[in-house]
Amino acid sequence: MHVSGSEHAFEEHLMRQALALARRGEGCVEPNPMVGAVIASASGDIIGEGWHEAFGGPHAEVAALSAAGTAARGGTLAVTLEPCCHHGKTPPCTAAIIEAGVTRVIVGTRDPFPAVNGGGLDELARAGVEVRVGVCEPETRRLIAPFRTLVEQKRPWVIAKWAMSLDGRVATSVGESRWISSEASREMVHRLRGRMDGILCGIGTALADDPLLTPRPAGPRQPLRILLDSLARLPLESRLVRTARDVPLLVATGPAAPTDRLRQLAAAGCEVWQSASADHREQLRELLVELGTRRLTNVLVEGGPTVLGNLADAQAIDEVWAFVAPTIIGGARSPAPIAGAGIALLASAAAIEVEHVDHPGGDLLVRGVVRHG
Ligand code: AOF
Ligand code: ZN
Repeated sequence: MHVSGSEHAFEEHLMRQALALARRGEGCVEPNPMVGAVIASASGDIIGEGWHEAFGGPHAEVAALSAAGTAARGGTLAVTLEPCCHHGKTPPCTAAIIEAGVTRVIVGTRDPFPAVNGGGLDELARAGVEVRVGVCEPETRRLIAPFRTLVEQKRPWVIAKWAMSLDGRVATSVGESRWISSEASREMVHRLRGRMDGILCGIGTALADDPLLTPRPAGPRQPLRILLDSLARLPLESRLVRTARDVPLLVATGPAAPTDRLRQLAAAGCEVWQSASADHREQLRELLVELGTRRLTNVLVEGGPTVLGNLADAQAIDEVWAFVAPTIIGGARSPAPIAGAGIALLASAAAIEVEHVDHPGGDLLVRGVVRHG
């Protein structure tokens, strides 16, 4: 069938609606991807909407099909992700689509999940359904970027967050760092925390700030708190340890951590994880693999500069939330957000694709994804 330019524009319009629906599942569907779907009748009216609302729940297409009922016959389905063709927690969406008599399916992007990965598209085509793939591809790919990282790289999507002064300092020369950013910025961080699977920080930050690393108020998820602490120095009186029986805390240590400290932390309710490697970067890599095995999809890293530096050197930062407060701290010894080895040549600098710029409480917030060269 010949499809005119205006039909393509209509299909993109449908896909943008499906994208907006999909985002409603953020924080509720992980480790599944967010997915949204819209059904239009042959005359172009929207007759069904749906999204994947929660892990284990119905898939987006099935929700949209049940909203449309028999009117779906002869209609067009727009779905942000390739429909699944496997029996997971629910039956395959392809079967439901074919059964409903939908004649055209437009798809945002392929499902990288090995049990699907093109199989859903083939099955629809074999059943005589017209299929168009790659509609709003940049947006639909971005939507599932954390899911794709988990499936393909077997580690979580890593979001690095920091708050710095206009001159790029995260603490004063004597180490004071609370609070550089505005209250509105800190509220945004708490909302972000509430949809994470993990919140990670280094022992330096834990010793300096005694953080809780919990979302306040609580969000849709209860993130695992993760502390990078090679030598198991975390004090038993710290707020992290004192709350460990109520909110899970994983203390990631190395081979040089004293055994009695490991025992004390475990006795206080912490989960102790020990890397076999003495190298900090290798420990971090192993930890990310461990978190991927546990199917953590999104992990927020809140510093400090050593942890962020090691992650940056390992090219393991996927997304950045940089809060810039309109203040000047100065001082040759005042730290910057990212330490580590850094890069020697600007040509090898990671580029940030800026997605949002906001001004919470007078700060500047730059959010974007990291494009490694
Ligand atoms: C779709 N539509 O709305 C979603 C899909 O365990 P299950 O049954 O929930 O299946 C999860 C897998 O199905 C997930 O890994 C991904 O490949 C796909 N997600 N597929 O057709 C949806 N959420
Ligand atoms: Zn499905």
